[in-house]
Amino acid sequence: MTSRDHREKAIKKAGFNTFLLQSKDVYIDLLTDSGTSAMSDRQWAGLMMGDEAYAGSRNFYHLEEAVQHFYGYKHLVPTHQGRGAEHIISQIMIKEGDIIPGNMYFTTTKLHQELAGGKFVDVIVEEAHDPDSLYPFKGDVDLDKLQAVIDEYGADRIPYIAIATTVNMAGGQPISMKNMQELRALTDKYGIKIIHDMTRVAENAFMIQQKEAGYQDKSVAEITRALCDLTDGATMSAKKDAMVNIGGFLALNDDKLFDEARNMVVIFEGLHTYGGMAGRDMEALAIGIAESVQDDHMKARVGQVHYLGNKLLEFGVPIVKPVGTHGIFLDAKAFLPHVAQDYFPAQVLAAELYIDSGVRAMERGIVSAGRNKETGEHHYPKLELVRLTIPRRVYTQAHMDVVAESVGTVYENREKINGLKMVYEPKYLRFFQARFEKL
Ligand code: P71
Repeated sequence: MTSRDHREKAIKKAGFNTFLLQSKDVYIDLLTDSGTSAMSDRQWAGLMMGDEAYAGSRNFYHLEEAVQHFYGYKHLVPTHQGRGAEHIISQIMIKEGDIIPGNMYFTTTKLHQELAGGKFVDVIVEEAHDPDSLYPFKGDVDLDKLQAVIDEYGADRIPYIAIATTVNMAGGQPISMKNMQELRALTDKYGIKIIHDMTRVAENAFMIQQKEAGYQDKSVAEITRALCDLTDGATMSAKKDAMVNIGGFLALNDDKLFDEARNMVVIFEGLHTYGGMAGRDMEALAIGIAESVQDDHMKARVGQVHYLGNKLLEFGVPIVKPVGTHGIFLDAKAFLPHVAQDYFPAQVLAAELYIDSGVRAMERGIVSAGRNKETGEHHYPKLELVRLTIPRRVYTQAHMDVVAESVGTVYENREKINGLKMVYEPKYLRFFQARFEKL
């Protein structure tokens, strides 16, 4: 625990950016669920079985087996984390002038598409941009929007469509199996590939089990596999679903693409049988994949997120509805209607929450959205959010109570909160390192 005075100094020193705080100054860390989950006893035991051979580590083959069994992809290229896989897939599949439709942008994914010469086009359903819409599958693709993109640019300029299961920036919202099936049918008609951002696929599978007609008797493992089977390849940040502190991969069904990816990984990550991970990390990951698709685990994990969400709803705090799977997203526009988007309402709200209680959250609004590459103007996303992200198997329900009470306190005092000005802005992924001052 720290004092309010200590936290006021710490956040000022951090340029009102929670990414720049030291973790020792944080009481409950809800910055992210990425690499922050607790590994199980079995995963820790796996670390002891690390085979640190440079080439052909036995842990690689175990991981390959897990990817083939649980996700059904044929080929595995390990990477140090998700963006390593995004880099490789973007470089091998995207040419200058290509268009990559997707169900809402993700920061690193979109940047790698742009660096490869491509342009991201959002084709998610309109409901995803509305925090109050109760549409149950806000991760769905609007097939008419996608058809319009194909008609406008032609299928030749679309190397693949980027589909995330559990759409992070929309509030951790699932895509339905029905939509995935329809998407497969449409893309097959044009020979367009589906590349799956499977970072939180098991959480999406759980939501299908809970909400989509016909899946109540299917296991999370079965639904996860069925989702993957509708796609051609995947990028994975294993730091989420699979509960490791570091790791990721690219998975591909196409032999030729795999050959190219396997060649490229040796330039940027490491040999194709470790790609930036230690042998022990691959072992922990192989075990974590199996744990991630267990029904009871998912029920507890998502149940805890919903526990926090329900508390905040009781307090009348504006959040993205329906509650998703990996965190609660405060609607900063509704929370601070008197702070214009140009003055970074989500950024200042995350800072105020930290000052109140030492709870660390993450901005997911205008700062994260960055600037238009061509005009240099800010993107103004409809969603201006603060994410309270819940690591897996780390916190108790009592921690969630502390968080809810603090958000409630900040909400009661919301009229006293003013905006920020940005005083330092890095070129890429500015939200990580940007600095702000009070207006
Ligand atoms: C999260 C993260 C980590 C992060 C990344 C960028 C900005 C802020 C925080 C990472 C993801 C993700 C999805 C859907 C790809 C990555 C990149 N998420 N796709 O949510 O959520 O993976 O971090 O392992 O490189 O805090 P990587």
